[in-house]
Amino acid sequence: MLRFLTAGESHGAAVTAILEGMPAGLPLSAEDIDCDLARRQRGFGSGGRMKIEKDRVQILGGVMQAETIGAPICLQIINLDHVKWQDKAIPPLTTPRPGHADLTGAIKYSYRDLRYSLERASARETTARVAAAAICRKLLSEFGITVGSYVTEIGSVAADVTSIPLEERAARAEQSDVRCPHPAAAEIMRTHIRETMEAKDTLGGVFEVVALGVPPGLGSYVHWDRKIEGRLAQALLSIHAIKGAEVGTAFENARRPGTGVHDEIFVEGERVTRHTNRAGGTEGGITTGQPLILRAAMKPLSTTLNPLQTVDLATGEPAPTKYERSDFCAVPRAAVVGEAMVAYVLADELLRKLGGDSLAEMKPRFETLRLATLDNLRMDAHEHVFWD
Ligand code: EPS
Repeated sequence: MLRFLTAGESHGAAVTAILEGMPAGLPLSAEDIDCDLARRQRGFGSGGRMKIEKDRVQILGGVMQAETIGAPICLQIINLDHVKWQDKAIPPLTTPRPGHADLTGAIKYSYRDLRYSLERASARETTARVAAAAICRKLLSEFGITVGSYVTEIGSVAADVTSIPLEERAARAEQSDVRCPHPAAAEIMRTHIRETMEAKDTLGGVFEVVALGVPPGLGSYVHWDRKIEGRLAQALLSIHAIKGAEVGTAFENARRPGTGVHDEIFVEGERVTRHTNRAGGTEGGITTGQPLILRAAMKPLSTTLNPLQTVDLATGEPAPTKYERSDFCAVPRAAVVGEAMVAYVLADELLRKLGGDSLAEMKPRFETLRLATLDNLRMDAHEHVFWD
């Protein structure tokens, strides 16, 4: 239903996105997008580039009189750093960084300079994703669906956020430059990042993305590629440096017997409800209507001030990696990108569920969605012959 394509290189003129499939009639201004672009830029552990860029979107198509018109939406964000690279001869990069796309990209595309890999593989591309997904988030907000994130681990420092209500974690994380809702843990994380910077190294970590207000019934178990867990994991794993994704407490669940895992079903008045959410808001590839809880693991960035062993592909000789400006820890910022990718998948699934070319068509259909109530779920009491 929805799709988007990004284009642009990290130090080229701009990064761009085209978002297709957004219904007409959604109020949209550049400010709606810029606030998420600014959130993506904040975070302790960034390198010098974030002091240069002040990401602002230009909406080049698909919006008239501050409303979407149903046409592809064209977005552009200028790379302010570009002017420094323009018309400048740049020495080739010939020492691939372990962990980066330098080597795999060069093998695949027959490059003779690793800069081609570096430019497009750069996480600068996530600016365009966040811009496109800010529109998805705006659509979701029309239906009371919100998507937030927070960091739970930086390197070896973990925050126990279980005592903080789920609904408050993302808002509290917004106040923290490491995007951690637990102030004491955030302080230790900051120290850990600072010490790692001094040690000329990089850090990864773990963040969680939580979506609230998600209706039951998004996704499907009937086709492998429409299972919501699969779509969300793909979306998260598509983010630069993300190497692991988890739905609910999946890995912890794997260590327990079934009776200690599955979220038992109760009736409260008319509502069919649960007291736990270990499944993370999905069952059988479909949203349950409980909060969607996803976790992503980010590896440490592969541009390290202390060199790693590699090979100089110009000479064929062993060589250390060369350092060029980069970030030391991007986990707080990656969490915002995680929100964006989750918002995109949810907006796509909501559109699939509701259909419609305009927001006005979608709104009444949303009101008719079946909820987990006894009234909606009354089953037959008699036998059927299914196959004769
Ligand atoms: C990145 C390297 C750094 C990051 C960049 C991603 O850029 P530079 O090489 O210009 O210092 O700052 O991320 C962004 C520019 C951004 O907007 O997030 C990399 O190699 O992936």
